[in-house]
Amino acid sequence: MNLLKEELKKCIPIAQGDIKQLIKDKGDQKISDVSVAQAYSGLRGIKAFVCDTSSVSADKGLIIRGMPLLDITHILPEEVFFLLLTGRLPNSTELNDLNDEFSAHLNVPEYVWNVLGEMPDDAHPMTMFNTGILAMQGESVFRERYDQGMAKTEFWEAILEDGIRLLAKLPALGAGIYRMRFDKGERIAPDPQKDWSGNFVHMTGLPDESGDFHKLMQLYFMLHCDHEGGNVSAFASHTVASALSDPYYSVCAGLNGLAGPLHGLANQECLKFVLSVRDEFDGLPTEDGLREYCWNRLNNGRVIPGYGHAVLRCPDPRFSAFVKFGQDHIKEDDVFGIVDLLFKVVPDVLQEHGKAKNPWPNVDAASGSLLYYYGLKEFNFYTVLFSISRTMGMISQMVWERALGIPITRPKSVTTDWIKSNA
Ligand code: HAX
Repeated sequence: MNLLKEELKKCIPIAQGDIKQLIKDKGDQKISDVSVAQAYSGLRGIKAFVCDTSSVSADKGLIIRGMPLLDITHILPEEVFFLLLTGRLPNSTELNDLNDEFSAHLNVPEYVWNVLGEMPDDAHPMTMFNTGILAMQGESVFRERYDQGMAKTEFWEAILEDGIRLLAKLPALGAGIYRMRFDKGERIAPDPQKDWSGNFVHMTGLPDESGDFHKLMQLYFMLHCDHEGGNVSAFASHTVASALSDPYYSVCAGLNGLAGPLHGLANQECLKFVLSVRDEFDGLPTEDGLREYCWNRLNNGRVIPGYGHAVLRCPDPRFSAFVKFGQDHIKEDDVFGIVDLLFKVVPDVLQEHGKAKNPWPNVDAASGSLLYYYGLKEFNFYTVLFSISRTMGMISQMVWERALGIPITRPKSVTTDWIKSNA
């Protein structure tokens, strides 16, 4: 019994009615204007579509279905998936039911490993991960039912079914790629008794006697789940899904965007930067030494990874949650110490530099130091972890877009000549 689906069957008609009425009452009201400067600046700040799973406020950061992130850092990734979709946390029966749904679909088909096994030894783990997802596209329930003439009203159910099956497999796909790509030996089979994060830790084969790595991964997978609808990965998957490409195609499109260094790949770039500081100073630098090191990087035309954001204008609460975990568990660690010191130094440096609109740390500034401490040292793998989690947000957004019958995405572009004559 899929209790999540049953709950959505109750929520969706209410939201459909509510939105129909809203469009009737306020359909002609404006919510945004677009200036010429905005047309040339990555659509920044233009309110042009709706995402109800979460919102990002400039001064508070991520709010999931009305709940500020720092109020819910204790919940499990499985719970946050239910929350993103339904607007409330599951009770224990609903959570167990969702875990049973995941447990029924844990195994990645063998042909996926064959495909990945043929890739070059130095393939980027994100390329392998996205190839793995795309290779499974033939499994799509949405595609199969669409081919059989499924009615529009049933689209969301097929997306949810694909989403659960795909999400169930992602820890195994990620952990299997980790072992394959970094020569860690045979793959380890998933254990249906373990939770999503625990299974991932188990399948990496990394030691976790204290259970703290498991706790970190629960936090990690929870914190990265969603970040409203306009970020590169969410928007890319939203656009591709609007063509009724199934969730395998659409998630893959989003994750290809997450693989960019200005987006999800910043977590690998950030730890690379932190380790370069450690190597340069043979441990923890002085504040003055670190300031000079940051200026050199900026003067060479490079960004400080893990700092800045297109929407946020405050320290990212996801960063704060990771720092709290670090202070509680690995306070004395040198690499974590550098992350802490960067937080003291970089905002002032960026403010003096005068370019970045937001000088504060984002989600990627601290996570790598924690993963590194627990033995996950291969930092070009880190964006795969981000991807496992962010798929929850992409799937949740897709379910609602199809439930609300949002049509194909097709904004209008204009030419520079048109702007010259019309603006
Ligand atoms: N270091 C140096 N310069 C920075 C900077 C940083 N951390 N952040 C912004 N700037 C610069 C921009 O490059 C831009 O310079 P130009 O005018 O020369 O082009 C200028 O400041 C204005 O940029 P902005 O308006 O403040 O920022 P954007 O909305 O254009 O970009 C980014 C937001 C996150 C891409 C940007 O802050 C950045 O490149 N940060 C470093 C990379 C990073 O940490 N990315 C992860 C972001 C979080 C995320 O999505 N994770 O997945």
